[in-house]
Amino acid sequence: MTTKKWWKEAVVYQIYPRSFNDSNGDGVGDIQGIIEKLDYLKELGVDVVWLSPVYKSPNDDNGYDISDYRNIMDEFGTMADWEEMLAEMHKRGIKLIMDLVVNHSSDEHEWFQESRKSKDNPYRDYYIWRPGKNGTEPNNWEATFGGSVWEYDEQTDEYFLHLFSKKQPDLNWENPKLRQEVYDMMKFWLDKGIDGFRMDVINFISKVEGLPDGEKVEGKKYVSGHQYFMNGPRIHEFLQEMHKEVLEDYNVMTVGEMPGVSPEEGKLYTGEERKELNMVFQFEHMDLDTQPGKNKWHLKPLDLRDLKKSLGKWQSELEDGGWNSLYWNNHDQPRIVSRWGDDKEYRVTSAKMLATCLHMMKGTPYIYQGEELGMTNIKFDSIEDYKDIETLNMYNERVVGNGEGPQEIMQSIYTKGRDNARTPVQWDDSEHAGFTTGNPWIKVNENYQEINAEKALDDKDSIFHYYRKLIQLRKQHEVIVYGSFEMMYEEHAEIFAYTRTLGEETLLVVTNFSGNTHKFDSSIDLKYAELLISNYEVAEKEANSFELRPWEARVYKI
Ligand code: TEU
Ligand code: CA
Repeated sequence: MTTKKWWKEAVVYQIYPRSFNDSNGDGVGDIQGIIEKLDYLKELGVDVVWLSPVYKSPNDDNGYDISDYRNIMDEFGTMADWEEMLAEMHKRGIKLIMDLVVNHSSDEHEWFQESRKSKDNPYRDYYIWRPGKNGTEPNNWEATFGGSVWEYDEQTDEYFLHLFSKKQPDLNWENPKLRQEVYDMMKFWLDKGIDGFRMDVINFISKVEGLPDGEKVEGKKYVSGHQYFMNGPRIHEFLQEMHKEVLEDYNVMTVGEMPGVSPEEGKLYTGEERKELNMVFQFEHMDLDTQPGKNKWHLKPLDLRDLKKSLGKWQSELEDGGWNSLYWNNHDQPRIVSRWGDDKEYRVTSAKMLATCLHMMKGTPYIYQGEELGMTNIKFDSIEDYKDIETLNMYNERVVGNGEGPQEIMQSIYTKGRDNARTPVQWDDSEHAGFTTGNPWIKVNENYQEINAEKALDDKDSIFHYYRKLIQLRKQHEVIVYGSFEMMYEEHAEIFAYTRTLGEETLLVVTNFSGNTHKFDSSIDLKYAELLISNYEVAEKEANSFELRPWEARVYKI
C-alpha cells in the first residue's frame, strides 16, 4: 500500500521564465509576466509550479550558471517581485518549487572569483582544481557542451573541472564547508515559504576519487567520464545528509534530475524509508530515439516496444516505497507532439493521446509550458537564430571544426535541439504571439496564429481543456494516483495499454501511438464500464472489443 502524500496527488507545471511571458517589452520573460498568467494556471488546475532558475546569472546557460544564489536576475525583476509572485501563487492554492543548481555555479560567483586567486585561498576547495598531467589536462573527460571538462587557469597554473560549459565550474562536494553553504542557502529559500526543490543533475555531485581517465575511443581526444561521476560513491550519503540538515524540517517536495539513473538506483533515491528524495527525473525513455552508445544528436526512430518496456520497468520497480515522476517534456527536450506524435495531420488528437498515456500512469505528472497548447518544434533556416549553448557548440565543433555537412547537423538540431522547447509561449494571435511588445530574445514559432492560448481557451475541444479534464479526473479518482500499474499487450508495436487497480476499482487505459487503425481486444467486459475520457467521440455500449482510430486514447473505469 502506497502512503498518501500531497506531492503524489499533485500535477506540476514547469515555467522556463525567459520564454514564458514578458511584462515590460524588453523581449525577455520575467516575474511580473508570470504573475499576469497565474489565473491561466489556476484555470488549467495545476497544483505546483516548478520555476527554472531566476537567480543572478551571466546567462551562459540561461540561468543554469548562477553567480548569486540569494538574489534575482535583473532581467527577471527584484526580490520584491519574486515575493509578490510567491504570495499570489499561494493565494491561488498553487505551490512553488525552485530550481536548485548546485553541481556547479557560475565562474562569476564570488566563491569562484576567490577560489581562482591562489592555491591557499579559503575558497580554493569550493571547486575542483588539479595540476596538469604531462603538460595537458588532468584527465580525458569530455564536457556535455563539448571539449574538455578542464579549463586551464594561468593565475595558479592549475585546471578546474567543469562538466558543463567552462563558465560552469563544478562545486567540490567533498568539502564539508561547501555542503554547509548549500544547506544554508536552501534554508534561506525554504524560510521564505517555498514548497520544494527540483535539483539539477544532482546525481553528478559525488565524483570518484582520483578522477580516472574514461575508456579511450579511437579517433576521439575526449571521451565520456560518466561512470566516474554519475551516481558516484558518496551520492546517497550526501543526499541523506541534506535531508537531515535541511529537508526533514519542512513539508516540501523534492525531485532530483538524474541523467543515467537506472530503475534499481531510482528505487534507492526515492525509497521512503531511506530519506533522500521524493522522486527523480530519469532519462531512459528520453534516450530511446538515440543510437545506442552515441550522443543525442545521432538519431534513431522510436520503437514503441522499447518505450513500454522502459516505462513499465520504472513503474514496477518503484511500486513499493518509491515514486515516479512522469514527463514527456522540459526545457531540454524537443516538443513531444513533434517527437512521438503527429504535429501535422493529427496534432490535436495525438497531443491528447500522449497526455492521456502519461497522466494515467503511476507517478507525479509534469507539464512543460506550452505542452498544454500542443506547441510544436521549430525549424530556423539559419544557425544564427539558435541561442542554446549546447546546440551552438555542437554545430561549431562539427560543422566549423570537423567540416561535416551542415544539412545533416541541422536535421538533428530540428529533431533534438533544446531551443525547440524554448521559443516563447504563444498566448494569442497578435504580433510575437502576445509574448512581448518588444523584440523576443528568440524567434516565435510562426504557427502562433493557429496555436495559441487564447484560441485554446475558447475551444472546448482544445488540448488545453483536455489537460484540464485530466487534472480534474486525478482529483476525483484515487485510483489514478495510488492504483498499481499493469502493462498489457507488451509486444504490440503501436498500442500502449495498461490497467491501474486500487481495491475494487480498475482503470483501463488504451492509447494508439500511430496513425493506423487497430482492433483492440480486451479480456475485460466494457459493457458496464464508464468512459472517463477520450480524444474521440465514442458510441455508447461497446462490447469488449473495439476499433482504435488514429492516435486514439480511451480511459475506462470498470
Ligand atoms: O541538464 C542536465 C543534462 O544532463 C543535460 O545535459 C541534458 O542531458 C541535456 O540538456 C539534454 O540535451 C540540466 C539542465 O536541465 C540543463 O538545462 C542545464 O544546461 C544543465 O543541467 C547544466 O546545468
Ligand atoms: Ca521582460
